[in-house]
Amino acid sequence: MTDFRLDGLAPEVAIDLLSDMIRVRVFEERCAELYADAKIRGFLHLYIGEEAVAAGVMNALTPDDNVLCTYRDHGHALLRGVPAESIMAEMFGRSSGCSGGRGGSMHLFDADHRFYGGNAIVGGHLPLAVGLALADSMQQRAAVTVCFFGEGAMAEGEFHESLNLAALWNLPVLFCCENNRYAMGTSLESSESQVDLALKAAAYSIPSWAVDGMDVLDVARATRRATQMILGGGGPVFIEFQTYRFRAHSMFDPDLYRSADEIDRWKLRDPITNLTDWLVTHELAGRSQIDEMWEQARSETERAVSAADAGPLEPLDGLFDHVVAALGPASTAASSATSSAGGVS
Ligand SMILES: Cc1ncc(C[n+]2csc(CCOP(=O)(O)OP(=O)(O)O)c2C)c(N)n1
Repeated sequence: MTDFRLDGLAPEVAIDLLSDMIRVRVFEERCAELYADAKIRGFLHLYIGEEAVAAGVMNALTPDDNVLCTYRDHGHALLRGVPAESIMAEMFGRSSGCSGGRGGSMHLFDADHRFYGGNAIVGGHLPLAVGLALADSMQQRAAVTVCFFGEGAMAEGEFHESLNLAALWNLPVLFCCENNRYAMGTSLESSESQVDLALKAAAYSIPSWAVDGMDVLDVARATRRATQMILGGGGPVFIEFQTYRFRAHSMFDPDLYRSADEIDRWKLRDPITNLTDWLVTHELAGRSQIDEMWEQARSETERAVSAADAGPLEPLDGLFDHVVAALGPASTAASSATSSAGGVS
């Protein structure tokens, strides 16, 4: 049982956080079913078990902030305000999806919500986060760029380059490491000589600390503290959120590298069940109020499924859109060369 404390947070915030986590859980449980029904195809990485991280962090942000994350992105998009309909339509490959049906599960994107993906290359979005923060800094725009990534990304060169430049240029970035202990089938201990992740980030003179990622209240408090530091001009902050995914890495993963016992032990720390019990025990919420949250989340998800199902497929003549550059007058020579070679225009 997690030892929750309000400690500066209003009870309503705790209730909102529970509702946020439930929305993500319900949406993703449904995604797993839709994958089995071949409605969602391609890759699908579920965030089930890790919901407290996205919920707690997003709760502390404003619409002005920028958010980037990995391919395990459905919950982040949903809690950032991207409509469930456009997320589901994207996963169904419909042109009504938030990336026009072109990206699928791993590439959700919605600039209107300052949600810059959904990035499939491990560590590849850290430099993008630094670039967004650099732009904000140069334009004197008060905003934080929040970049979620797995601990697997900390073995990539981009991690080190990004933290170095963010610190050197005093950029407003919050680096959120979602440490679920495994990068696909590779455990942290078997791949890294230094498993104290905050220590690694501290090597770049970045304030860094670890937080219990199964305790959504701790996550929200830590994020508030970090964004205050960043907006106060303190430069980047790194937080390691210690969490666990209850499902396999993706729908293709037979999950043979960890024991059933280990998974069961972590499930006892389920961020939703634990916060539910705590709120009820402390009479901050009633069971029927919480049942209603589940009901609303189911309705939201089913509305999204119906809308996605009814969404248009991309027209065949758009097959090469965004793939081959449109040819303008300046490229006439190249155009005639391409056409005479039988290329696509
Ligand atoms: C540069 C790169 N190398 C390898 C892969 C293949 N790959 C996809 S997910 C993954 C594991 C990443 O683990 P982690 O960063 O801890 O995030 P998690 O999946 O646990 O959320 C790998 C190696 C990739 N997408 N990009």
